Amino acid sequence: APTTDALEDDLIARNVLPAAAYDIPLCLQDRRLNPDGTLFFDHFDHNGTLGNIWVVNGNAQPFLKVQRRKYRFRILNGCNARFLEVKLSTGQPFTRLGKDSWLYPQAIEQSTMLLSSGQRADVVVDFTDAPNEVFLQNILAQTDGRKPQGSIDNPVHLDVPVPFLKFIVEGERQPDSATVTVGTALRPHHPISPSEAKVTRVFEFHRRNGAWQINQQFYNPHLANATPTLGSVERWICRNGSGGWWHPIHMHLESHQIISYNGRQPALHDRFKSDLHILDGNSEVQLLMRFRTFKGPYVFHCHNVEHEDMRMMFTFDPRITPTTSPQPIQASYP
Ligand SMILES: [Cu+2]
Repeated sequence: APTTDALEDDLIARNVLPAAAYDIPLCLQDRRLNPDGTLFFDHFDHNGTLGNIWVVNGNAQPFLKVQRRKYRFRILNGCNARFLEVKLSTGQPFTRLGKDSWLYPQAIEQSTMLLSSGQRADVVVDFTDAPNEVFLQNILAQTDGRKPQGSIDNPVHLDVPVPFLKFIVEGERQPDSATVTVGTALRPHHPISPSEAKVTRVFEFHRRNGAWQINQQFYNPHLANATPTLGSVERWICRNGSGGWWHPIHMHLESHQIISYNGRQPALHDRFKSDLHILDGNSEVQLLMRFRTFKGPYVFHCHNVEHEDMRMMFTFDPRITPTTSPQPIQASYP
């Protein structure tokens, strides 16, 4: 069962959010098979492997029988390298509850959702007035591991969407459906003030010798590239130095709060807590991160799995006392 706390338990107990029976994780993946049925993987494709078989929770051509009520879906892009833009075949928008591991302050509406490898969308879909068949689709065109076709502001959509999952909608309207709608209050958000950040670090993500680097360095498991002080806030500036590849950047340990994307306010769905943000071509994301809890070491990395494997990863290692960076990683765990 998903992890909850008192606040979320209360939302479920008051039937604001759907109960556990109507709360379903959906891991979306593209996979490719060898002629003998084993999983295909190209060890020499460092852009990232794409698949041509669409699976949800490991099943190809899946269906899910649902009642005429609201369901909560925890959608994960589990692909190695493929970006997904998910959409319902009816055009009905999603009521989005949160991003990655965190609820939003209030539910928002999104007609489609762009998700990189590793990103999660916590959504509610209302099947109360749905037709008997609804598909969860991917509409984004992508032909190699580098990036989707088009740009983030002007994506290329598939002529024929990929039907990832078929919902078979059955029965009469259920009277006890959850009450959440767009605007429903969820978890209060406490923004970190940019003035709290005393340290700024810049990380540039780029390609070198057919592999992947951050600040001209490959991943080194012995090196703490950044050593924030426990309890402090830092401003991290993440830049994609190229237009040819997109990098979804995943930070372990803590949430971060995106304060700007290419100098602008981020889109509503990116304004709260994240642990994974998309660096599309030549983009810059500024974020704030408060190191509240544990000493390190932890990592951050590109979540395109082949980029990560080919060393686009850094270690951050929160310390109790202020420490210059880089440092050897600390020897003992807390
Ligand atoms: Cu990458």
